[in-house]
Amino acid sequence: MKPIKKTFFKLSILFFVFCCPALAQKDYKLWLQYEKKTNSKTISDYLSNIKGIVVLEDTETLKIAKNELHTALNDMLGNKMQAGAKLEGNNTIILGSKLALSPEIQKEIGSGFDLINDEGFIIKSISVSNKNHIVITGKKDIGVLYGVYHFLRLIQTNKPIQNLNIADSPKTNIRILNHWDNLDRTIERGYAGFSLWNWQKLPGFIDQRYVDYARANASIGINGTVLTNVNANALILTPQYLEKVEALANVFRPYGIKVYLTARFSAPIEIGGLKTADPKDPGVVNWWKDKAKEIYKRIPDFGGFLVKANSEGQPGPQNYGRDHVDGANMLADAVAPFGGVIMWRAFVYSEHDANDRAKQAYAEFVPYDGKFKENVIVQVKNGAIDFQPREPFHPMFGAMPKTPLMMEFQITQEYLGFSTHLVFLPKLFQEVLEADTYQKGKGTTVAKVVDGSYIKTKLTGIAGVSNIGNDLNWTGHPFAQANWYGFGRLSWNPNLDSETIADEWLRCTFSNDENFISPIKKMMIESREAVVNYMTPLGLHHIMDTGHHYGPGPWVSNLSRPEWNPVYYHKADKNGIGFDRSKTGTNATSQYAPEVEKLFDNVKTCPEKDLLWFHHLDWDYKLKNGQTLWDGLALKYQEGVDQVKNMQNIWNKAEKYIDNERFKEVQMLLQIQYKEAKWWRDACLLYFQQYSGKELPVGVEKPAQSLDYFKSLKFPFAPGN
Ligand code: GCV
Repeated sequence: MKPIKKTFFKLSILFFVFCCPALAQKDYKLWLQYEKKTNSKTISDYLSNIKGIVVLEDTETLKIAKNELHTALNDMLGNKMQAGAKLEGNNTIILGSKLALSPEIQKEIGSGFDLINDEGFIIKSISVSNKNHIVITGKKDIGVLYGVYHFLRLIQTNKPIQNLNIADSPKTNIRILNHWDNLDRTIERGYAGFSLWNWQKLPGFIDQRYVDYARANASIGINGTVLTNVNANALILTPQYLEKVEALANVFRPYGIKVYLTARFSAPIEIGGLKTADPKDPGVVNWWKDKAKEIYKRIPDFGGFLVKANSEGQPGPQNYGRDHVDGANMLADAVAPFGGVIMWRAFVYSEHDANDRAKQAYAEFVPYDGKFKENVIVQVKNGAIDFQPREPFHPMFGAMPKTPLMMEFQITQEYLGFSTHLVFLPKLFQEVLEADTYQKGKGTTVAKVVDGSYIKTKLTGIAGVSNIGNDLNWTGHPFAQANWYGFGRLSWNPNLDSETIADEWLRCTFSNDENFISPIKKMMIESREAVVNYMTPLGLHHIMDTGHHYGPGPWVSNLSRPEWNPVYYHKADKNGIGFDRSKTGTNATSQYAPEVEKLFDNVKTCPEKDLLWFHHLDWDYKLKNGQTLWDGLALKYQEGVDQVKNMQNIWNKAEKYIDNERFKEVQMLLQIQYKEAKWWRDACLLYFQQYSGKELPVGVEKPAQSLDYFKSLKFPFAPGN
């Protein structure tokens, strides 16, 4: 090597060794960047009068709150605040829960405490003895921590902080991540590396990531985590593993996060040495009671169990001629004395039931309405099939008025391009939450079912299948962090608007510059429709390739169970395409309230975005815009591709507003997304064209490869499978 080249080579290595880890921290810091404020004079001026932070109680949670506030204000505003200032004679920020407040301050808060629940917070600007204070309080210390994050978000997003008077509470009580993490650290449907939980080194080694994970979750109001995969391994319930779970619970506790585990229904046999797991067997009942006792002895605030039973080969009560109620209630009795909860999943479809898969969960569960114990909550996916780019809301929402139902969203993008595609999921989540079930008349939205304002239940909740792994940036794609963030914010308030969420996230994560915010926010909001268009437009669904669900596979027809094959879902033939779930077909529409049923059942009123979900239509069927179904479908695929091109153009203009590292990462990922959007378009159109027998309409690019080529693509090592 020539000397000059050698020096350059060495410098490059030095650059990567010393500069990259530092740069990578931006990705790692998520939405808690606390960038120095350069142009927000009002906030700085206002806060410069504040001399310090007064903390009224000595709890772990308040220590975290104080440190967060102190560091963040220093980082953002360069304030040299005293972290343990005295109240008298100073303008301060006061942190403390209700009972710790002086009578004078309590008086200033007035009836504020009536407006919040146990996890809620109040932020109020008050004046006592001629001094100005900002009080951040709650009924419990966790409310104070949530209040601190809210206050910091106001500053991060350049919102006014004068004359504050805010009272806010979470609208649901279980706001939880579901990790589909296996004990060997692989993650089912995980696309951001391996599991964070290093079971081998726990409990002795506490990775700083556990703390950072808890902090990130607390900052968006998440208060629970299920550590293990719903396709469960009973070993997690053995003393060897429970010791490790306990160590994690200890880290998460001061952040208000409870630990939950998945319970493998056959655990009494596998680790308990019993001959049966029959929920009515007294030996089994006692085994679970003892197991619960053992867990609560270690982890007094253990949240409870999440259970996938008699679904996709998992064991369950039906193996013993019992039903879901028997199974759930038996476990509920075991954890009830300790305040534990059972989250029983309704994701069931039977290999012996030839009926439309979309109808099966409703058919199986709705007759159980009112039969579950009061510490059971039934966890229902947002749609009746499986986390598709678009699904009509699950008909179970609203159909079980005597049973608490919790929402299950998928944050990891199993069917939406993994962590390679930029898709802003809060837009999808909002669409589902806003859907009107009509179960108690107009306005009975899914959000109202989930937050308990429709049926008054003690338990309410929203779960999100996590997209977090040990990648440096946590989620694989920098923009997938927005999906974690948005999930948390929506679980706190299911009525939040996805645009507000995108706005907040962008400001906290990247920049407050309007020239950056406005186009990038638009790009995020439109990204969801783009993925629907280039994967499954007009109500198509589940046409992803087999097993890994990466890329198109509408041709797959050779799997043992009919409903595992894409051909089952699109039903394309010479006469047309789509799944007839109307009265003339499987009558799945009858599972909705009459108003919704009517809407979906009639092809003329069915929203076109759901058309082929509910109807099988001729290729020449006329869409509302006058296009034939074939032309409309093809043009939607093209539109999806064009939308990704547009996302690329928008992103390319963002370079000057953000750091080079994240800019480049997103740029490369969008390039792949564009390539894959074209792959989706070409593969699907070539395949469906065999049936329609029609030319591609003007405006749709000609495929660059043959259908055989697309069919030949195999991905044996696709992640998450
Ligand atoms: C954890 C889909 C996924 C499975 C997942 C299952 C579930 O079928 O492909 O990986 O299993 O849903 O939600 O239980």
